[in-house]
Amino acid sequence: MSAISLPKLPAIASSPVAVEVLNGLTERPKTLSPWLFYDQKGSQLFEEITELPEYYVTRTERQILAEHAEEIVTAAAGGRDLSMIELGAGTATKTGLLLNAAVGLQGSVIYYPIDVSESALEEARTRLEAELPEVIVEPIVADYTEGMRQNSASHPGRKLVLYIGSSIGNFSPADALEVLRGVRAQLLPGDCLLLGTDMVKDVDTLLAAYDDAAGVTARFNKNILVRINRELDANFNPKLFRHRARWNEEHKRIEMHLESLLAQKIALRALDTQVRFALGETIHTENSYKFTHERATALLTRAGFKLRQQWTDANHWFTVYLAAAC
Ligand code: AVJ
Repeated sequence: MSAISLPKLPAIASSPVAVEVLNGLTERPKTLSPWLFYDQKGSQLFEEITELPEYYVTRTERQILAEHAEEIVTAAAGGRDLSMIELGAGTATKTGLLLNAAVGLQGSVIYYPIDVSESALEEARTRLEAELPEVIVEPIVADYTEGMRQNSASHPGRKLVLYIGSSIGNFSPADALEVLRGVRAQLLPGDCLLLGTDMVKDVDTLLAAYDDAAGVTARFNKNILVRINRELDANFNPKLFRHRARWNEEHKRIEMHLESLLAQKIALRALDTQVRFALGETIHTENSYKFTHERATALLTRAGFKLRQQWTDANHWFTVYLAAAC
């Protein structure tokens, strides 16, 4: 039989971005996964978010770490040599506080930042090596689960895994449990996890943090459309979508959506497909779960950790938990 020539999609159609976009935009309601935010522009916009007056998250956690770094590192080391692994390290701007404390305690420290962004890891390495020459930086370009496996080479001392910034908040409770169980599986009893969680608080404070006056979060949200235009040859007009942040009381989470301001049809040329939007139809782009102390500790326990200590700020807006692998 002679070969039938089928019209072929470009190889890009099977890339992770293409698969995510095709699946997400054909679902109802339409969704896109938050990892799509973090192209170069999106990572830059996120750094801007962390400096906004309304976005209390980063500065609150940084203050907790600044105040308690020595105590955290001393407790995690338990008298042995400590190395640190950071999940989703990004540019690692808060980690210096902990690394500095480890250097004070033991003279030098090995630091394995894990991130999917090679450029962010390079920036982290360059900055840390200049600021803290006693830190040996060993970047791992991978997603967390894979990165943890690459690091599991036997090490004589204790490990401290940093999962800070409330990044865990992007996961549903079931997925968060899976992620932490995956981390636990790569640790030995006595190794530690430092988990940062953003707490439930008054709704006005939460909403302002995800819908700032300067519109940076709106640009961050819409950048996902700009990315799809570039990577999948699509024709979204970001001006024809509105940024929405809402509080979901039932699930205790902030949701971000992009709402279509009119009925429109979008071409995704690299996928040889079109997507229709009704007036007011939304794409759900992010969940940011907020925690209670009960939920955070239950999550740690069920994942195979024992809570050792916790630190919070005066308002109880953010909590940093130190837990040991059982
Ligand atoms: C990086 C997931 C912790 O949920 O606060 C900030 C991302 N989205 N503003 C968060 C985010 C909109 C952020 N995390």
